[in-house]
Amino acid sequence: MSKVVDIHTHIYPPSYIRLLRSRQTVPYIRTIDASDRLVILPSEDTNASTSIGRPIGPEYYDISHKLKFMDVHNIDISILSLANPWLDFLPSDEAAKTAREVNDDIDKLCGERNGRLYAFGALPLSASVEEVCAEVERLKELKWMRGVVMGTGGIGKGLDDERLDKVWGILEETGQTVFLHPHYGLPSEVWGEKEYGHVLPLALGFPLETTIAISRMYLAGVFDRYPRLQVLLAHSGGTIPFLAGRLESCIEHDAHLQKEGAAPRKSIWDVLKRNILLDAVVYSEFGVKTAVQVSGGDRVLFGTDNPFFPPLAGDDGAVPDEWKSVTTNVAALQNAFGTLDGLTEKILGGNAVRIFNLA
Ligand code: 5CU
Repeated sequence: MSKVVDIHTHIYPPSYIRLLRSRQTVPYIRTIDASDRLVILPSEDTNASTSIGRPIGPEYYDISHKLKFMDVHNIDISILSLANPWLDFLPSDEAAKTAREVNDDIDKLCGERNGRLYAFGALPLSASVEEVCAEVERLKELKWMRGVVMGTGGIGKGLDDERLDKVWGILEETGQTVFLHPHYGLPSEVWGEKEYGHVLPLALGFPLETTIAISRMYLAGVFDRYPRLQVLLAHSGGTIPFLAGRLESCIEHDAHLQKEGAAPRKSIWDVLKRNILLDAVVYSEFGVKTAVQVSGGDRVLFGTDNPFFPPLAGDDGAVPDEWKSVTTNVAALQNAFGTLDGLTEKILGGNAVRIFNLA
């Protein structure tokens, strides 16, 4: 039996928590009525009541909680990533130094749990491109780092921005995977005026943000120029597996793109099979089967999204140890594949051990 590896699991290390506590604007942590509230999404900053943001406890920053969570869910290894909004909001002149501090903090945490924890490093995307590249090169030398985590904004203009070419080049050259994760969602107007909590922005806004970001990267020819670049898409790629055919058809029927010779050379299906890795954080048998169909059973990887989506307290006030957000994804794999071709085992960990060279 291969190890179980969680490739989508977040942490706010101590240096980042201090930063959030020192801030007055989103993102920040504020103590209200003796309880800490984490405010990271712009839509959460709506009032000053106790309902602002979401409660934040040690499960967000104390590594012993992560390890307990791993034990409860039989997870052998986790590849940690700084949670959104990473370092995107920092003034340009503070970003590179903060990235080094946060990444060193996380690498140290990993080193103290020999072999159970690895990480994707955060990038100082508001700094100069040279500073971003320098951090990518530095991360390659940190023992427990296995790539980088990045939001969809890139260095301010999205992932089709040519100024990112140097960054893609160094990531490709150093063989580091980009874990692409959403944060910004869609404009709030699309959600209408009724109140459904975080459901629409998280269930639909996040995945659509990822879909648009990777589509723009593809349309800009990033994978033509960097054919070995590897991008791991959060939440099974949003809707790109489902909409890839439509993207392809729209490209083929766009007279302007065709006349200018500006269409990507590689097909989207080829990119999905060679450049894209998909996590299995999609909560359904249909979703995970689609992921395997488009990217291949060797390129889909188990994740939990911990510490987000914790179980709610039951009627008796007790909070279960086991997280439904995790067991749903494991059950989806088992129902979809059972023992077929060892797919469940590969997705639960075998693929991650191979791709990220985990001991
Ligand atoms: O619940 C949420 O807001 C989130 C988030 O911000 N980031 C994430 O990875 N998952 C859920």
